[in-house]
Amino acid sequence: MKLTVTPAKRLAGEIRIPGDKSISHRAIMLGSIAKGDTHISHFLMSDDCLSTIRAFRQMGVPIEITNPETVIVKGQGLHGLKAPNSAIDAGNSGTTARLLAGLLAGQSFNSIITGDDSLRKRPMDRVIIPLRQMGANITGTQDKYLPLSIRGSALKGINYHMPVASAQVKSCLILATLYADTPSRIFEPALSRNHTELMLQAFGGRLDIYNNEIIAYPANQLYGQHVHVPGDISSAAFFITAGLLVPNSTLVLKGVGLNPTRTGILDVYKEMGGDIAIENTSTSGGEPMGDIIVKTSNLEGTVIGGQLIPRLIDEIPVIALAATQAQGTTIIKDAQELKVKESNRIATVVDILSRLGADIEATDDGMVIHGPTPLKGNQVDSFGDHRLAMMAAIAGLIAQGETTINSWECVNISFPGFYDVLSSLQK
Ligand code: SPQ
Repeated sequence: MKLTVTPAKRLAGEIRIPGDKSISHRAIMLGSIAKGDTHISHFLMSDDCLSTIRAFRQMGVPIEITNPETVIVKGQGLHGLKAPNSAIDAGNSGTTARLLAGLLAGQSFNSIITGDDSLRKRPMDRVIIPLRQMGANITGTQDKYLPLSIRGSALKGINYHMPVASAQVKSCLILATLYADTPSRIFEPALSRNHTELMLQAFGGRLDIYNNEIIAYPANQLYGQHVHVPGDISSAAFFITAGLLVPNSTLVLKGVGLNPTRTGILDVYKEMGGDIAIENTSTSGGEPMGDIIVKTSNLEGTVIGGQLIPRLIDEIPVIALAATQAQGTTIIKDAQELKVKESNRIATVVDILSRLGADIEATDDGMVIHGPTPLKGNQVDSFGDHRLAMMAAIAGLIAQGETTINSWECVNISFPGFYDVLSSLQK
């Protein structure tokens, strides 16, 4: 399916941002292995989160969808999952595959995890290697890719220095350690999103956390909770960027998650001169949230790298778009991880923005963008990557003429209804 976008004169209005994808996955997972019911409100009903729901239903967990945003998980307890009678298909979702690998390694049954064409190309050795050190019996295609074949085994805790900052690897090891006989000590080179840590503690799990070091403990029992999922800042990112770039705009984005491990985009845009304010802040389950008010701004180029990268990794495509409109040069570095996402996001961002007329070049660990450059509509490919499809749609609002995006349907991975929301803001 193709989508054609035409320039917007002005954006205005107030929208509620759909639930956070990372938190929605984790609520299903922890709810499934807790004792008692977990009620999840403002759940993200997207293709990736549905992959996680299907996986746990396959393992005998009753999961009720009572309205499009409310889910009740009938927890089966730590040892209550049942052997799935066929391979678990994580679809396009790296989070589902990698977190499940940790959760399944210490079960008393065997399992297989697979995924779609894109996910079968993404590296799984980053979880295979430390899980084996814990005693897991796990094999992958070429020891690196899905499908993973897991024979449930007795696990022990490990000391592990993660080579890359990754919330999925960290979460995988924390979940595996729930089933181990000794604690694990996990070191991250930079702090990645900490939703697993916050939610596990709310469910009664034990963790000791010192900056970039975590001691994860085996568990006896977790307890079902009410989880309210904040709006996903990675989804809000497209509207924050649109509000900054489209002339004469003011947007109010309600109920957005503001966990500091995710708000790198706000820091960068403020540094670039963006007019962004936060109001109505609150906290739910340890997760801060609030409303974001964004107004059209003149931006300046900046340098993005180091410890900031994990705090905005999924927003880099749309930040690169903003940089094409900023005065001066923007350098994005230390972001090699972009190469192993749903697409190689260094190559694909550069491809799309170049086709639209941007002055952008790929580097080994990021990209360099010179601005401001007027964009011109063209045909672009989403490469089946939801974040690129939405970045291209926002580019279409400021490009001259028509921008057509091929394989548009991939937006359902994280933001079904994205285009309806965008259309509602065009004045
Ligand atoms: O789940 P998936 O496919 O890996 O999704 C992405 C995304 O853009 O939606 C990455 F491609 O987000 C990851 C994110 O990049 C979600 C995530 C999580 O929920 O733990 C963590 C990040 O990945 P990583 O590899 O740094 O752990």
